[in-house]
Amino acid sequence: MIDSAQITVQAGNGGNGIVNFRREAFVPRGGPAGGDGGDGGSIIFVAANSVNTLLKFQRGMVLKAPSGEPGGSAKKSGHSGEDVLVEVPVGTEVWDTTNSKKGVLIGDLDKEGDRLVVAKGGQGGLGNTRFATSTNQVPMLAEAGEEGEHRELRLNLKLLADVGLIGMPNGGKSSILAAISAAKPKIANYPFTTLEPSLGVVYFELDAFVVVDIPGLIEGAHEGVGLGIEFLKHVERTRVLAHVVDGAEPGVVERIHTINEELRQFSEVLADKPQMIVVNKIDLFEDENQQEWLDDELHAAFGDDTTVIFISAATRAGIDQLILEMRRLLNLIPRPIADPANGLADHRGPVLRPAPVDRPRSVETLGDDKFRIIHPRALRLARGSNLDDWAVLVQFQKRLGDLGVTRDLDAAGVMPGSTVIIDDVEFEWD
Ligand SMILES: Nc1nc2c(ncn2[C@@H]2O[C@H](COP(=O)(O)OP(=O)(O)OP(=O)(O)O)[C@@H](O)[C@H]2O)c(=O)[nH]1
Ligand SMILES: [Mg+2]
Repeated sequence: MIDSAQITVQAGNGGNGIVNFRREAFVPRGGPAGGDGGDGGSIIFVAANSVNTLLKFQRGMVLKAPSGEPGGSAKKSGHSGEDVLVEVPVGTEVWDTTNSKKGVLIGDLDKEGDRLVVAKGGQGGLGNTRFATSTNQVPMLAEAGEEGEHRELRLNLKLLADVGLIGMPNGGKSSILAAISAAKPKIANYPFTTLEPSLGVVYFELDAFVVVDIPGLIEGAHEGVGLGIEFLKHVERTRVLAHVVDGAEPGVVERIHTINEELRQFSEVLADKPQMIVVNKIDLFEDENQQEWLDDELHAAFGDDTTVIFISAATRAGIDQLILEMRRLLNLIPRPIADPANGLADHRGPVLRPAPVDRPRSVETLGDDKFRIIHPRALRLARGSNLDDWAVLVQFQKRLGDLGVTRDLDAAGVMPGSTVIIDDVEFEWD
């Protein structure tokens, strides 16, 4: 069963660097003093055991990180936008669907603490202070901030069950799953109706948890009698077991003992898992004191602290209380911490990043002796500087050399006199 969500992420833009000069009395223009823009915040997913569904990611949701602030005078850098950390359930797959419906898998957050930068914040632009050189004491260039990444994402989560329904065949496990979730398992009045585990999501207030229904267990299940053994593995990773028993049949306590013995034979993990007893089919009770004496009998056999709930999946009596109790028990038991055997010394996994894109082309040939510069860094420089000013343009062209753009222009066939376009500025190559 897969839970899925479609959202948009928008990282913060970098702040602009600025052109500024120190003011000194009687000096028309002091040294360069324009500060850098701050970096934009990134959006980072963190795998957390405290979240177990994708419920909070509503359709069409847009997650945004703040932008960096522009640089200031006196070489002051702008504040960076803070990264936005978003907790996602352990096991979440992240697909980038910006360019295709199917999408590209960019990360699999399968361990507690794994991190994935899903939208990287834009770098702050450099202020003119950074462009000062020994030969240029009056730098007129500054960079605009880089745009933050924008992505459409699809999140997929293979659900892990929180509660396992166990018990003898025909007790009403599947009926209960159907009563508390939207799942539609097969229900019938014969043993071994359920042949494979099925999962249901139980919504509770703003939270949700997942319940798994497995085939009925019988004596000898741990040795493979009936269908049991294979499916016990499915309940090994749950946090709570709900032991379902048909209360209208005689020998309730004995039947529970029998199944618990099977669990113990199968694994200690299962035997030690917190268990609540769910007595089903109370609508069939004939003796009006039956619930009372069964309750006493069960507490005497399994301890006063044992949670015992009486319900009828058929009439829904006690179903709300059952959900409340499941939630209450789950709250007492934290989600399992990732296994140290997986090499997780602390719970902060590696930072995964989307695969880097190829080095972008820097020049487009438009024909008619016209060329467009599309180099990202050069574009930011053009946006952050006043290229209408001839002196600035000279510095800009020199800077294009440092960025490797001049080489690409040469390779594209640019000659002195050719028209070069960048952003919305057009100039003659010199
Ligand atoms: N009267 C009554 N019948 C119930 C109740 N709950 C379940 N049943 C019936 O009991 C039978 C068995 O129910 P299931 O939900 O299939 O039981 P199960 O535990 O999933 O059985 P297996 O999958 O075979 O292990 C069905 O005929 C249900 O309609 C109940 O609360 N009252
Ligand atoms: Mg069933």
